[in-house]
Amino acid sequence: MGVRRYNDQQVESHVQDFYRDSFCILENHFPLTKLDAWSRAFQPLLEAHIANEGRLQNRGSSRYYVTLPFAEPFADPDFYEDGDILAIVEKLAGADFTMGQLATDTPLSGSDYQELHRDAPPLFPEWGKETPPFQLAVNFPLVDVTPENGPFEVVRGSHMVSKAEALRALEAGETKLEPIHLKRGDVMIRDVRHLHRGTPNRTDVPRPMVVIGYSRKWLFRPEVSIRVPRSAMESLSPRAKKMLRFNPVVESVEEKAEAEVYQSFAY
Ligand SMILES: O=C(O)CCC(=O)C(=O)O
Repeated sequence: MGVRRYNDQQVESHVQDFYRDSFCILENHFPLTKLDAWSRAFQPLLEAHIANEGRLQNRGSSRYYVTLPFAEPFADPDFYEDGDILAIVEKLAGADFTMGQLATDTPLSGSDYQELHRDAPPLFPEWGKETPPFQLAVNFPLVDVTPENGPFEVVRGSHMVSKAEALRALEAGETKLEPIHLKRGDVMIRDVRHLHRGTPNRTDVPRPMVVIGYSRKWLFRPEVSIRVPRSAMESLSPRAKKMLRFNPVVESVEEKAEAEVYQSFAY
């Protein structure tokens, strides 16, 4: 496991923030030099995605979901095996958690307000009750998020109630939508069941938000996966091998789906 910045008490305090609010934030966590490398490598991937399948507009106008290849600079254990993040993830999703998503959400100029949504349905919809967490998103932006470039908006604490109840409470003014202004280097760990939406990017600079998905070991998410090249698999740490155990192993990182599989995303 990577180097830890937070002691056990601080980890626990983040876990408690998460339980209460549906998310916690680790400020100034990732090095900016590495994020610069991500940014440079991401730009051509975004351009290629828009050229190949930008017409689908399935996240709303001028907003794109792009899976990242499990290759440099993205396949970096300093990110996906970060000691503090995994200490929190393990407390929330259990010691046998898996990692099954490495991707980005990017609104561009011309994007709009998304409908309020959750990224996962409840496990037992017939019961109208929410359960402890089973699907986490670790998000970090490749640019500073400002009021102008499309901050993610969330209703704090809405992960433990039904969508209908979360919408009712918001409508009644009992809760509110809050923009999250993450800076480059900040990390948010969130429960994807909370009510949230993307907002318009009113600048000319894309606002990429990375998402690394961690799940309870029994959760099957056919809409996402990480294609792990066989050569990379061999050099992974034992922990990373375990985290990535349910992902497809491919001969080459060039072997990828013809189009994003993750089209239907809002619940
Ligand atoms: O990054 C964002 O603005 C949020 C996008 C989002 O919630 C989604 O597409 O599911």
